[in-house]
Amino acid sequence: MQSRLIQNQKFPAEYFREENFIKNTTKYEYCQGSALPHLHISFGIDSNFCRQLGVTLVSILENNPDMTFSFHIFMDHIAAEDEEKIALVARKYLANVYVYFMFMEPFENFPTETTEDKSYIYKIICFRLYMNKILRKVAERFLYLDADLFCLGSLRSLLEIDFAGTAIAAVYDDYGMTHDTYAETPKYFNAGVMLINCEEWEKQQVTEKAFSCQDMLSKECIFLDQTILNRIFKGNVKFLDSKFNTYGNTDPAVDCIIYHFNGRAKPWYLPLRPIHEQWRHYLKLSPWEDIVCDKLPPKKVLKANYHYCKDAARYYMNKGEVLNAIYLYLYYKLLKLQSHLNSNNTGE
Ligand SMILES: [Mn+2]
Repeated sequence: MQSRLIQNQKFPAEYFREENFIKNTTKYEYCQGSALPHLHISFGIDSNFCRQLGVTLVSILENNPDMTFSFHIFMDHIAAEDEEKIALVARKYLANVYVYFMFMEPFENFPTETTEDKSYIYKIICFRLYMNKILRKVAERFLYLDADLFCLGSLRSLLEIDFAGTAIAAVYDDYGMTHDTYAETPKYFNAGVMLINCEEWEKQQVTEKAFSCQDMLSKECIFLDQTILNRIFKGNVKFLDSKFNTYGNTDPAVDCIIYHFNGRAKPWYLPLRPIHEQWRHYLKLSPWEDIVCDKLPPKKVLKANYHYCKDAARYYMNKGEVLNAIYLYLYYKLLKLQSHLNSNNTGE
């Protein structure tokens, strides 16, 4: 029986035709005719996130020499130099890369955060709701990944995961379970890493259902399309070991395969822990190595998170980099003072 959402027929099958969503595609095909196991991996990123994407790609390729990959990158535009660097990665590691340039109009009514500059980025996240319409033509399964994560081990076992009739496999999300009241699900998953079963996703009309939900969520719902997906699946997903999506402020277990920086502390701002240094190791191996990221991040990033400067000062102190430590400690004091002055002003 079709759900009520589908019966609305707001989004008939023709709506999702490729030409309504994709402006054009560029292809870099360096992996042809290999006998090694092949995995399709997809991303939906903002053009400002190419460096992070590059680190994710390099970390996957460095840790999986016994596999081959096709990377499918959904964007709305890209700087020429970033596209060249992505092509360099494909050529160096003999991978396939497909860049799909998307129209933004079909995503206009998805929930969004209107503060700062985030609304645009969050609509791009919603590309993941559409990807299966394209990738089911070339794959039976694919791995969707956020680009704020990186790979530390073998992805080979993902080719063997038994979906047991479900449309996706993902990792349980404790924080979402307790905080995302809009999801109305008995068991909540994190949508940053999803292994997608193409045929079952299509059969369950997940894309159609997600598009039907796009304007029903409150603007205060901070989990956006992750809420929509959890609402649709109601816990009917294959749950994976947390080694495939380790996140939060914890150091990874030795067998961690994917580490996800889903909190506020990001390794491209300040290194706070050894895991952040590991991310930077892959940055140095990537064509984006010339971008120095040891400078202080823009003040606007740290304004609400000034205590990270103190953490970073401690981190540098432990490494014996005393000058960096002092610099960051003084910067912490300055931001703290500014923050207190600001809150006193708004209190009046
Ligand atoms: Mn993420």
